[in-house]
Order: sequence, then C-alpha cells, then structure tokens
Amino acid sequence: MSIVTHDAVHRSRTRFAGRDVIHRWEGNPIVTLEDIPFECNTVFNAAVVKHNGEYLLLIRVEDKRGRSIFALARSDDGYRFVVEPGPVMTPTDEEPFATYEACGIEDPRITLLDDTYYVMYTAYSHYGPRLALAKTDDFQTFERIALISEPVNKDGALFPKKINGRYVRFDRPNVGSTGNIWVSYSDDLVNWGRSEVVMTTRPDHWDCSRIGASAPPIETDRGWLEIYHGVKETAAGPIYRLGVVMLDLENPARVLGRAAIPILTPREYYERVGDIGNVVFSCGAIHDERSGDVKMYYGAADTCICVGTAKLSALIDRCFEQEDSA
Ligand code: BMA
Repeated sequence: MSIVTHDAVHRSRTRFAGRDVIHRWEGNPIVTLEDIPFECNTVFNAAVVKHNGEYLLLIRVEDKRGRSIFALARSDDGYRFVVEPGPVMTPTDEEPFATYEACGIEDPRITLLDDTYYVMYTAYSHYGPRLALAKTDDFQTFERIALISEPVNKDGALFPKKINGRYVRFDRPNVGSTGNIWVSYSDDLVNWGRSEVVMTTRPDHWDCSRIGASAPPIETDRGWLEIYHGVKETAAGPIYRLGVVMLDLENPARVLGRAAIPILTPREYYERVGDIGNVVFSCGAIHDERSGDVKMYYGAADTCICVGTAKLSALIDRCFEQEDSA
C-alpha cells in the first residue's frame, strides 16, 4: 500500500518548481501575518531597497478594516526580516491626497534617484486607483509629492535615471478589464505626459489579459530589464505570473526582446492558496553587481511575501530566447 505523505507531495512540487528560472528560497515565505507585530488582515507584496547596507521591505499590509497600509521590515541578509512595531505609512488626512487614498495605499515601488528615495504607489478610493508619489530619507516619514495620474491607473514604477533630462515612469492605464504597459515622462515629477504604449498583452500567451510593470527597471548593458506581471483570466479566476522584457536604454518604448515564457508561475502551496490564490506579484528586486545575482521579492497569493533569486545574465538571456524554444 502506498501512502502519499504531504512531504512527498511537497518534494515533488519543489522539483517541479525547478522549471522556473527564478529559484525560490527554501525558507519561503519570508513574511507572513504572524510576523506582523500589529493586528491586520493579510500581507500582500513589498517594495525593496538596500539602504545603509540593510535590506528594507516596504510591505503592503491590509488592516483589519480592509484598507491597505505600509509596514517596514529590515534584514541584514535579504532573507530573514524583522517587521517594525507599527505601520510607517497610512492613508493621510491631508488633501488632496485624503480623498483619493480613502480606500488605502497599495503596491509601493521604491526607486533611488539623485540621492532621493521615491515611493510610487497606488492611491485607492471609490473613484478608482490612481498613481501617487512620495519621497523619504529614513523610511519612517514620507513626504507626499503629488497625485500623478487620473484613475484608472496602477503599476507605476519610476526609472532610476533620467532619460534625455526627463524623469521616466511606467504606468498601466486600464481599458475595461485589460491594460498594457505605458511609459510617461516628466520635467518635475508632478506633471507627466508624452505617454506612449510600451507593450501589450499577447493573445496566445500567459500574459493575455492584463500586464503591468512590477519591479522598477534594472539598467543592464543590453538595455532596461523589466520584470513585469501578466494575468491570464481563466474559468477559475485570474492567474498572475511574472515575466521579463528588455527595453532600449534611450527609448524605453522600444522593445528589444520579450521572453515567451514566465520567469515565475504559481506552483508552491503558498502561491496557490491564500486570499487570492494563484498569484505571484513583485514590486521590487535587488541586483547585486558583484555577484550578478538578482533577489526578487514577491507577494504570494495576496497572503505572504517570498524571495527568489536568479543570475541577471539568465534573466537577460530569457528576453532574447527564440519564441519556438518555449
Ligand atoms: C493587483 C494588485 C496586487 C495583487 C493582485 C492580485 O491588482 O492589487 O497587489 O497581488 O492584484 O490580487
């Protein structure tokens, strides 16, 4: 008689997971509800930055009433994090932000640009999601700069460099239930325009329903490497996966190579089961120039945070693989 134990199932899942170019850390998940020292409902995803030698996660947490807020976690090694006792950023009472953050602040992305840490995030209200920008020196206080899009727009990520003297961001205006990745430019971080579509959903792929920028882009010698998320609507609901694309350094609306297959797809139990199952959703990655490793942080099933690694070179290669090798 053969008894299939949970361990055996888990081992086979882990082998299966080797298909993804991102290697999941064996200690995943790294932040769960039990790690948050204050009461809340669930843990979504996190922006990441290396600051004074420490890894910082700015974590989207849903409070007990159901609005998202941000908590901060610190780590020396990028794997073991300690979450600070209280939230560091919550919806403000100050206008004009208060009206548009009434339902919460979501999906932060941190970019270091000209010695300033910027946080681009989604301000959520009953008018719909729109993009907002704040800055911080210490990750304890956040100065709001501006609301920088109209609704419905999400997945804003600021580039770490100006291009031709202008600030650059990705965004994702929605058209009904679909949406594509766009790029917009600004002289002052407040007024944005010259918007252009970067890339669209692909009808016959894993990213056929909606796409959006995930991590702020990483500069490489082949172009801007962007880790993005793609959604496929199915009879059982959406599946969120992560993929990569390479964009021209001078003109990020020009796609140089786009991987046919995802770099990470939900397979593990903690990615399959949670508040929203079958979700891997990244808001940030750290590239270590010395080792060539990328640590990608991602929310799993809108319930916990995980980390996975890959060589930068492997992610770059993926962008240029031939479609028929998929
Ligand atoms: C997106 C964002 C993410 C979330 C995902 C799946 O729109 O809100 O934070 O992980 O949906 O629910």
